[in-house]
Amino acid sequence: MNTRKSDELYKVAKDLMPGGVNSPVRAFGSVGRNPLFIDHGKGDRIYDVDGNGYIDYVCSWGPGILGHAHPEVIEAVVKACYDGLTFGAPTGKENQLAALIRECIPSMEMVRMVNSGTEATMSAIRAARGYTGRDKIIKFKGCYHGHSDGLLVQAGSAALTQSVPDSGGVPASYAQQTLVALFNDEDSVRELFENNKDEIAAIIVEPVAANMGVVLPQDGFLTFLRDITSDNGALLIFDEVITGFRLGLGGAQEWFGIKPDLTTLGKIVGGGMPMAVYGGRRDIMEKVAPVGKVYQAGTLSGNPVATSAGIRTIELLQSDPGIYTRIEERAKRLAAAFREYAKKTGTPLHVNQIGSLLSAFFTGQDVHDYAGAVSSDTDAYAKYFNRMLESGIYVAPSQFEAMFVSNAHTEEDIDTTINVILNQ
Ligand code: KE4
Repeated sequence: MNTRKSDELYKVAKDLMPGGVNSPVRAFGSVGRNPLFIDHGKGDRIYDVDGNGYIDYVCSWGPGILGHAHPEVIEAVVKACYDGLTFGAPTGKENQLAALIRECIPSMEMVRMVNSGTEATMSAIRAARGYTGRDKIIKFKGCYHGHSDGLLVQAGSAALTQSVPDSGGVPASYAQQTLVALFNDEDSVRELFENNKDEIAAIIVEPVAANMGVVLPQDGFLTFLRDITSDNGALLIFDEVITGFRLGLGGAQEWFGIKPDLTTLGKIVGGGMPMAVYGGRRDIMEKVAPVGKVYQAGTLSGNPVATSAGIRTIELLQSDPGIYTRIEERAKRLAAAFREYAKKTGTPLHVNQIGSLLSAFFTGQDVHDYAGAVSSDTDAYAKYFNRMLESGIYVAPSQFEAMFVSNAHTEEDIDTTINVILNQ
């Protein structure tokens, strides 16, 4: 596969930006090759600067549920651009998007728009602390909620004591307010509440974990989180940056029938533009400035271009709810192909799939928690990644990410992908 132009661009990029990228996962660090520089995308395909085309299952890590360069989304964005990119003043588009979000996700009675999932989760946590007057937060090992300081932590030596930073540049003091539990392990959550009585402001959780690969909540786990937070005067924050508008118009909370106190959205809600949202119970959101004392702001928050992309994307999803059934069916076909490949070749492989999200873990273990996910053979994954890429299939350059199916993935391209999976 000719990657000469990508390699040249990468060489220059490494001199200009850390690792030559603007987000670490793009550097292909765990798959042993230089990253590809993308020239353009259309539908379910992306094309690199050397002219190689790929069926794309990264979909920009989730936003691309309608495929690349959807004509109606592009039209909405271009029209908005001609009316002015940003004013730093309210526009009717923010009302329209906020109303659409509430229509699809009724628990989001009141919302605030921001520019990234990181901003959304950071702000939701601040709102939870402002509302409860408490400082501590529980997150789950292997769940990722963006790169705000307090969330870049790992469990301390004794998991029930203080967490420690999981990144350079994060003061130990920032980490101490974040407690780390284990996904699908109710006892690990109970113990933190028992050991930090009345100090916990909220739990933040990906209702379907997708940042350790896709790991589903076991039956009753989300109900347990709902109950233990309510029983202890803490809030439940669903980080639906990936699952929002992905699992359905109502996201994971509709899929599992759980009503969180706060929700964060990103990716699809902006239709591929820099847009994210946090929101939830009105009595909590009214603590946010300028109404309340929880300060949060943003120059480009809710800007007319990003809101136009989000509005059109959600309208298109609402106009054809059959999209969700179709992309789930396609994801199921891919999952079945991975399982058939594993059976045919004796490759240790565990597949998790829900809706249009799936992950193939190169492990013989069941993957229902962090330990299961990290038991995967990342070298085997890297070899798989390169086999797929050389065959024109672009999957996540990391074992611990999700595979995304979009409405643009045609049955023919799913068949092509299945053929590559079975004969890799
Ligand atoms: P951003 O700040 O990257 O917009 O969103 C952070 C975030 C928050 N919550 C969840 C559940 C997320 O998955 C993310 C970001 N997702 C990663 C991919 N798994 C973004 C890709 C990247 O970091 O380049």
